[in-house]
Amino acid sequence: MNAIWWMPRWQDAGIGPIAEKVLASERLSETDGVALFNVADPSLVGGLANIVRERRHGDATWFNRNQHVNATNVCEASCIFCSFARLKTGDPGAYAMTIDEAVDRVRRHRGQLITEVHIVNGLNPDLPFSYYTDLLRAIKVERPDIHIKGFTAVEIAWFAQTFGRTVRGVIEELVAAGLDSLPGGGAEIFAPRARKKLCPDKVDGPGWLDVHRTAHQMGLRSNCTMLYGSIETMAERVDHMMALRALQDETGGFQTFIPLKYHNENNRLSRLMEATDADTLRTYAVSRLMLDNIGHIKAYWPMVGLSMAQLLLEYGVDDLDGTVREERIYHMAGASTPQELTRAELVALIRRAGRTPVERDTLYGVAAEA
Ligand code: V47
Repeated sequence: MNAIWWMPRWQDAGIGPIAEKVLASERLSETDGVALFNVADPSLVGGLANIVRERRHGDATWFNRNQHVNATNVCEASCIFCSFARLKTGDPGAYAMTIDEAVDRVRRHRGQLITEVHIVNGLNPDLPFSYYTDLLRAIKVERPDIHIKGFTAVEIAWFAQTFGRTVRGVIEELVAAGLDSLPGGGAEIFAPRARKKLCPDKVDGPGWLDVHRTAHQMGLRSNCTMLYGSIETMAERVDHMMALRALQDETGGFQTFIPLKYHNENNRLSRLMEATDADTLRTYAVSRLMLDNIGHIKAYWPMVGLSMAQLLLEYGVDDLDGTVREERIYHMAGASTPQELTRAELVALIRRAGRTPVERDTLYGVAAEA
């Protein structure tokens, strides 16, 4: 469907001028972002986002072969949306793997062409900093070729504070031990009103952004995220995107943006209903339209589900994560998706949605023809 078909519908919905800007590749304003969230029919926003997606990527849909390692869930932060963390060592369900147990997670997949390990942990006050550098070194001994994307900005800021180092110093030591890039977790919502309620004892928005700024200045690439569908307003979502866009203007270091839908089981926000599918469609589409300087918009299928991930390929998404072995954070929050997909299943999922799968490495080099 081309823009001539869509234009009267965009005009009826009150977003004609925004559509004109998108067609002319002009930057949208914060007010435009909020207006897009107020459009009742998500397909109108999706139609616009799809124009941008296809302009950038055509039908190509990127995916990679990765696995997750969550070495400890002991976490001294008490984020009310989190189902994964346990406050103290010894609490029911709390765990901390030995280095060998964590490396064994990687060793298990030795024969498989996994290109990335994604490491995210709790803020565990009982482990020394050397635990993390030893973990990185041991993984690289086991699989020297693998890309390690690890430690959210929240973890890095906490290491700096807890172990008396600068953020730059922490990143330098982690890189020397084998770290290759940073994941996008821990961003949640930057707006102080919502952040204070959601995660009062975690690094604040400017602190999160500063870790990524430092990493980018040091030549590392990273990802960025937004937790949506809990207590935040639409204006706070757009404010979050504006902050990421401003940092990307400065550094160019973000690779992909991943909206993360709040899951409501086994945590202190369980009274909330989860985001509707219409809200999810709109959120991804608005992300594609507002983040005009970030290359990719990624759907994390363990969280949104497989059929929604396919539909999102029409709503601005060009990137699907991944084979994702052993995901814990969402499954402890009630996600009913499988814990992993094979490469063949991912390729089939993308093809069935009418798009062209392209296997990538972590830095978006083409890994193989799918
Ligand atoms: O920061 C925690 C979120 C994030 C819940 O960089 C929850 O490629 C929903 O950041 N409901 C960690 N969300 C995961 C993450 C991530 C995932 C996939 C790819 C990448 C990447 C990064 O998970 C946390 C938080 O925002 N989270 N609990 C919950 N109940």
